[in-house]
Amino acid sequence: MAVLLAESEACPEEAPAPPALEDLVQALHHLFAAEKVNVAQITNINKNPVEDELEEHNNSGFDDQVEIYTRNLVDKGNEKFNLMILCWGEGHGSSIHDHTDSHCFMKILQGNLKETLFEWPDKKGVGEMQKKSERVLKKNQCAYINDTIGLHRVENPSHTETAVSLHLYSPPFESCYTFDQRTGHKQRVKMTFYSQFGERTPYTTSVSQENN
Ligand code: 2CO
Ligand code: FE2
Repeated sequence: MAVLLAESEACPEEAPAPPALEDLVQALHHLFAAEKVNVAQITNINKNPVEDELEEHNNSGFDDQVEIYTRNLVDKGNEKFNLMILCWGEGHGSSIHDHTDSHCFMKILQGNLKETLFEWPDKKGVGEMQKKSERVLKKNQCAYINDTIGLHRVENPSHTETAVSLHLYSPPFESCYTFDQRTGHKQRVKMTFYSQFGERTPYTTSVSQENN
């Protein structure tokens, strides 16, 4: 049992501060334990991974052998949400995609990401897709999207800098539609993780299929 010292007494070892990412996960579990959660409550949680953790992800989530951004699962949120870190190499981008009726929150942790919003194609799905807006999200900026807002493409516009983003999806989903910008044709694709809880996903299932 630890001996409790008076405030003035020197403490030989400072208790290490808990990692920030763990704080964030705890705060999210707390929020999602309630019956209802609103979008602002989630975007307002102001806890980021600390530099050391980011460094870790920079080392483990970037892979010169992989030509697409990597999806790295951090927490499964009691099946209520998925929290993940996406690592975007220079010039990496997603295809135009939906979010399978889920809420999508994205926060930039490092670098910049360009988000282009598109209208859903009409039922026939023929012809160039309609662009709604575009913006460049900078470090610490948050974005939110769901299928009623539209579809988006996310890309790292830099050819010299990588980017890292934190994503929360609720409820979690494992596949989405990707869209051809010229024709509006859609295709269902399975989404996979490059790593889960810090462990590289075995190769056979790790290739994020067509969302790029
Ligand atoms: N939705 C994409 C994915 O999970 C990333 S774009 O930001 O929502 O791979
Ligand atoms: Fe997305």
